[in-house]
Order: sequence, then structure tokens, then C-alpha cells
Amino acid sequence: MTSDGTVIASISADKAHDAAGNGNPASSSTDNTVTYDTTNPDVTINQAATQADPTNASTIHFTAVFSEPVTGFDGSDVSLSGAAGATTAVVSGGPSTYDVAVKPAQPAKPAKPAKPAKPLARRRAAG
Ligand SMILES: [Ca+2]
Ligand SMILES: [Ca+2]
Repeated sequence: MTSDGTVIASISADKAHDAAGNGNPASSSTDNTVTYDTTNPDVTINQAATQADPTNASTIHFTAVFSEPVTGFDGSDVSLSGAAGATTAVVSGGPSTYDVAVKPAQPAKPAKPAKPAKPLARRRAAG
């Protein structure tokens, strides 16, 4: 094979013969096409077209565009860096163009005060 593309197999009539000399008709198929693909999917990521910059919004959107449909791409596949300390990316969309929603690191929530234990039911004093 010399390039990426479809590979299609078919058999013309009279390529094989039975003992009586009858030749086959042309082949029929339900799916005789396979795509030969040796090209890696390139990817770009940029701030989304509608993303304000700078922004004070709590969610910041980027757009990842692959050069062909892909699977297996999720938030854990996006590397985040920068001074704002973003830690979480959520990926949606596809199969070629994905929205990457990034949330800045949340300030640690103050721990909830522990609930006081329920008082034990008082035992009735024996008469
Ligand atoms: Ca096929
Ligand atoms: Ca490919």
C-alpha cells in the first residue's frame, strides 16, 4: 500500500470453476472495505473562541481540535499549569472537536463542625 485510504476487495466473474466448468459470478459483499490509516491524529488546543481573556469567570473554556475523530480523550489527558493553580479539566464533545472546561483550584472548604453525639437514652431509674 502506498498511502492511507480505503482497501476494497472483490472477485470478478469466472475467476474459479467447479468440476463441471461453471465459473463463479462476480462476488457480493456485506462489507468489503477497510480503511488503511497510518496517520497520527494531530491536536491543537486554544482558548475557546468565546472565551474572554482576561476573565474572572470560574470556568475557563479551551477548545481541543483533533485532525480526525478520536476516542479515549478525557479530562485526565489535559495537562494544566500556570500560576492560577487550575487542577480540574472536564472534557465534552467530540469526536474531533472537544470543549475543555477548566476550573481554578477551589479554596479548601472549612471543615464542618462535628455533630454532637446524640445523648444516650436515659435509663429509667429502678423504682
Ligand atoms: Ca469494513
Ligand atoms: Ca489516523
